[in-house]
Amino acid sequence: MKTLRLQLRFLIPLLLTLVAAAYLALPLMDQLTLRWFARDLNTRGELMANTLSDPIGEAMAADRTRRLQTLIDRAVQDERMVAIALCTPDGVLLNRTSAYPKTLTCAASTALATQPDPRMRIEGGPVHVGVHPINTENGRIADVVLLHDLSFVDRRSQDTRRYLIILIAGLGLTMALITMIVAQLSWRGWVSGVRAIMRGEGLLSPMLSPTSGSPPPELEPFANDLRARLRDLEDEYRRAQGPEAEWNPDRLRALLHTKLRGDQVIVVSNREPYIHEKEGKEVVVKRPASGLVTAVEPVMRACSGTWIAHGSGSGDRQAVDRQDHVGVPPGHPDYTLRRLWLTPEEEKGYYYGFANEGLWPLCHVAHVRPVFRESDWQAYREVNQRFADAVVAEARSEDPIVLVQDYHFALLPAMIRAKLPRATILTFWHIPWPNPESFGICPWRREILQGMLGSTILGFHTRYHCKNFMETVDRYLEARIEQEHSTISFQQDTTLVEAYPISIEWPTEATIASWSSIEDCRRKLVERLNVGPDHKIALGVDRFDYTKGILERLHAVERMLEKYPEWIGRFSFVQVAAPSRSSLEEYKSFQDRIHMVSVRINERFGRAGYVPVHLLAQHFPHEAVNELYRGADVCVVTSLHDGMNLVSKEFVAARDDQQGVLILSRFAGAAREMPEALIVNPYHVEETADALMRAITMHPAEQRERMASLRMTVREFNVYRWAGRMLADAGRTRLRERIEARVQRHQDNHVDATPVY
Ligand code: GDG
Repeated sequence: MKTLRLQLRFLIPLLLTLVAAAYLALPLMDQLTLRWFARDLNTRGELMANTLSDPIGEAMAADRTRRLQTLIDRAVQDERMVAIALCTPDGVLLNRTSAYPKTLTCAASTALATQPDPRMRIEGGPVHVGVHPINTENGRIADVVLLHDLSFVDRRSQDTRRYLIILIAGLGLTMALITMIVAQLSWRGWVSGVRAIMRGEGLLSPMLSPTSGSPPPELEPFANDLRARLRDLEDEYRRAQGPEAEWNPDRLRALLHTKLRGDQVIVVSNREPYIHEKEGKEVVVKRPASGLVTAVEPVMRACSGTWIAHGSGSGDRQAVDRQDHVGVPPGHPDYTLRRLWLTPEEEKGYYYGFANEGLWPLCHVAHVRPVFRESDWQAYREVNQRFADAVVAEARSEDPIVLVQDYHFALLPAMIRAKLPRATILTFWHIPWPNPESFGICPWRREILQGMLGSTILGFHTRYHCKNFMETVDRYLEARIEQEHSTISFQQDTTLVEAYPISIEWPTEATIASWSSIEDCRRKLVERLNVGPDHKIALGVDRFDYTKGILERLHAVERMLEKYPEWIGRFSFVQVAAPSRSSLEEYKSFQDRIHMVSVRINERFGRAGYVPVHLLAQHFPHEAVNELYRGADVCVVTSLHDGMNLVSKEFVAARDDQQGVLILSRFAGAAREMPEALIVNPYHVEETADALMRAITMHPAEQRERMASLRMTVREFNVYRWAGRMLADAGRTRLRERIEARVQRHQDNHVDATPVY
C-alpha cells in the first residue's frame, strides 16, 4: 500500500505532463500539416500550369473560348481539384469551372494566394487557392487559378491527431509502467538495504553486490551513519527499558512453586557458604572466596531447602545442632546448612589429592601436571559415598531436586541415583571440560564419566565444554549420544548436557544504597597506597591459584612500565590473592614465585614513596573487595583457563558510575558474554601490557560506553537466570516423567483388565 502511494506520487505528475504536452502539440501539428500540404499543392499547381501552358497558349492564340473551357473542365476532374479559373495577366476573368465562386475575382484570388495561409471556404468546404502563370514563348499569357480541395487535409489532420493521441497515451502508459517497475525495485532495494544495515550487513548488498556483503563504496558513509544511529537508538532504548523480564529471587521462587510444585531442593558442594571460625574466644562467620559460593548462595536464599557441605571452619561444630544443621544466613536464616565432617585423611585424599591435584589441573590444562594416586581415588570414592548418604538422609521425599556442585563430586550423581532413582539430579561443573585426549590421561576416566551420567541434567558454562564432554563420552563409553537433543543415554538413564553460563546476583537498590560512594572508595584506596588522587590503579582479585594468570599479569605490568616509563610513579597494580589450597606443593611454590616476582618489579621500578605492585595475599571481607572494585581504574582478569570467572562480573556490577575498564582473558568463559571488555591473550605479554596502557588512558566517554553495555549484559544474565533456566529444564523433565509413569500405569491396568479367553 505504501509502495502504491509512493508510486502514485510519481505517476500523477507524469500523466499531467503528458496531457499538457498533447494539448500544446496538437495545434502545432495542425499547422505543420497544413504547411506541408500547402507546399505540396503549390508544387502540384505549378506542374498542372506547366502541363496546361501549351494547350491554353494554342487555344488563346486561336481565340477558342470553348476549347479553353473544355481544357479547364477536364483539368478540374482531377481528384482534389475543386475549381479552376483563367485570368488574363491584367486580372480579367476569362473562363471558370462551374464550382468556381462567382464572387472570387482574379485580383482577390491573387491577393489570397500570396498570403501565408492561402485558404478560403466555399460551398463545398475549405479550399486552397493557388495562382500560377501560364507561360509560352510569348511570355506570360494568362494566370490559372486553382482551388484545391482541403477537406482531405482536415481528414488527414484528424487522422494525425488520432495517431498522435494514441502515441502519447501509449508513451504515457509505457513510461508509467517503467516508473512503477523502477520505483518498486528501488523501494525494495532501499528497504532491503536499510534492513540489511539494521542487521549489520551491507546496504543494498543483497541486491547489488550479493557476494561482497558490503555496501557500494558511494553508500558507505550513509550506511555507517545509519548503522551508528540505529545502534545508538537501540542502546538507549535497551538501557532505558532494562532487561525484558528480569530474573530475580521472586521469579525464581515462583518457578519453584509452579514448575517444581514446591518440591525440596538439596544442594551439595564441598565448600560451605558460611564458615564459623574461632578467633580467640570469639566465633566469627566468614564468607569463603569461592566463585561457586558467590553464585549458588543467592539462589539458595531464594529457594530455601538444604545445603550439604564440608564443615571446614574451626568453629563450625560449635554452631550446629544435633543433626549438624545450622540456619543461614546468620541472623535471618533462609535455608539450612547441613555440615558433613571429614577426617584430615579424607580431606587430604579426596579434596587436596584427587580433586585438586588430579581433576583441577586435568580440566584446566594449565601446564601443571595432574597427579593421580590410588589412595586419593579411594578417598574420593568414599567421601562421595558419604555425601550421597547425607543426601538420602536429608531427602524428605523419594524425588527431591538435588543440585550437585562441581568436580569434587563426579561420582555423586550415580550414587544418589542408586538410592533415590526418582530424584532429579542437576550437576553443574564449574570448571572447564578438556578435550578427550587430555581427559584420557585420567586412570579412572570411565568411572568418572559413569558417575556424572547419573545426572538428569549436566551443566557447563559454555557450549564448547558441553561439546568436549560429549566427545569424551563418545570416546570412552558405550553410550547413545543424540547431538540434536544434546542428550546422552547410558544404561537406563538419559542425561541432558546443556550450557548454563553462571553469573552473580545483580545488586538491589538497597544493596547499592549500603555501599560507600565511589569518591569514598577511591579516597580510601589512594590513602592506602599513599599516592596522589590522579594516580592510576589497576586491580586483580583472585584465589591465589596458578590458573588465574597472576604471574602473566605481573609480567605485563613490568613490561608496561618498561615500555611506557612515563607511567613510573603514576601507576600501581594491586593484587588481592586470597589464600587457597596453600598446603599443596604446587600452590606453595607458585605463591612463592609470585611474591618473588612482585619484589623484583618493585625493586626495579619502585622508589621512595612509590610501590608499583601491591601483593595483598590475604582474605578480605566481601565489602572490602567491593570497595576495591569501586575505587580502582582498571580490573585485570588474565586467567589461563577459567570456566566463567565471576570477578569480571562483580567488577562490572560494582561500577554504577559506569566508569572503569575491564581487561579480560579470552580463555575465561566470561569473554564470550563480555566482548566490550579489552580482551587479551594473557600468554602474550606485549598485548596485555598494551591493553593496560590503553585502559589507563581510555577516555571517560569510551569507558562509559563499554561499561554501560557490560552492565546491561550482567544485569540481564544474572545468577537467577542461570538457576532459573536449569530448574525450568528440570521441571520439564519431571513433568515428562510423571506423564510417562501415568501412561505406563494406564497400560498396565489395561493389560490387567484384558479378559483372557
Ligand atoms: C570457579 C571457577 C567459575 C576472591 N578473593 C576474595 C574473594 N574472592 C571471590 C571473588 C569471586 C570468587 O572469589 C572467585 O570466583 P571466580 O569465578 O573468579 O573463580 P573460582 O573460585 O575459581 O570459581 C570459575 C566459578 O567457579 C563459578 O562457577 O566462574 O571459573 O573456577 O566471587 O569475589 N572474596 C572475598 N575475599 C577475598 O579475598 N570475600
